[in-house]
Amino acid sequence: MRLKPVEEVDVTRAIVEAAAERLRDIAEVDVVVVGAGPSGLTAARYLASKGFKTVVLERRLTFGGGIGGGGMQLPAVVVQEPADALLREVGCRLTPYHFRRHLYLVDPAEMMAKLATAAIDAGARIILGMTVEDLVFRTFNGKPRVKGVVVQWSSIVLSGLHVDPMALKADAVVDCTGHEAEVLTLAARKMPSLGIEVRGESSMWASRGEELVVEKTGMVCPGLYAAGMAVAALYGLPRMGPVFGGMLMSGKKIADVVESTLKKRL
Ligand code: 48H
Repeated sequence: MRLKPVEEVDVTRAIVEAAAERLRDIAEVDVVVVGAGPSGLTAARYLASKGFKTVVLERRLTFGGGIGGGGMQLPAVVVQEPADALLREVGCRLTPYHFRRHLYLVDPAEMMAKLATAAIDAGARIILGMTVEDLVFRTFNGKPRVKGVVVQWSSIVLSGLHVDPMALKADAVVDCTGHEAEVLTLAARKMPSLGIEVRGESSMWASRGEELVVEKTGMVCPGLYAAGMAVAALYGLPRMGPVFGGMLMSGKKIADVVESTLKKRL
């Protein structure tokens, strides 16, 4: 079967029209999730399935964050019970580790693809190559509240050219940017009145780090939330190495926290 002919200009028009429509659509959303790693993709899936208009903004041209690197770039990732259930929900095939039956192995490429597919199928939109470089805020009774994000194409950021960014409006912004906690760090620097201090993660203690990341996942200030490794960076929690149960559970928890706080405001 022969491919049908393609006019270059039709391709151009089709892309520009579709992209304009998509960007117009995400200009105002319920939730912006920053970062498409394990915590961000999981948060987005649950938020979208709860009915929130959700967009994930990812700096790179791929999703998955730290999943793809596995542990020391070996193609296997470990999750522990009960987080295995979250991977089963999205159709990942898990193999129990014979020596410790509560640990499971999963293929990193499968995990990245299926977490992203599930988030998209739940209704979340993922925009690749977009960097969040600032926040939008307002004050209410003298106290700041985060109202959105300021975005720029990552290619522009990397070029070093001065090109003004644009803003997206959101009721909730979730920092899922991993080790650097980028959104929290810029909030701490630019809005000192928020009283945010990003302490930086501490050295490895896998079990404790996993437990505490989930426990401390939550709202940081009105409109701004944290999940995943960003939580460890914020509170100085131990790192855990290439075990991902805490990231998944943190993503699930933040969706519940956002739901309860946004509902309360209605
Ligand atoms: C847009 C951005 C920006 C920005 C960053 O690193 P991630 O995988 O984050 P988590 O928290 O979901 O998972 C952490 C896990 O992968 C990990 O590293 C673990 C468990 N480490 C333990 C240890 O001991 O080392 O994903 C974050 C994503 C990445 O894809 C970034 O590109 C993206 O966020 N990102 N996107 N705007 N300003 N900053």
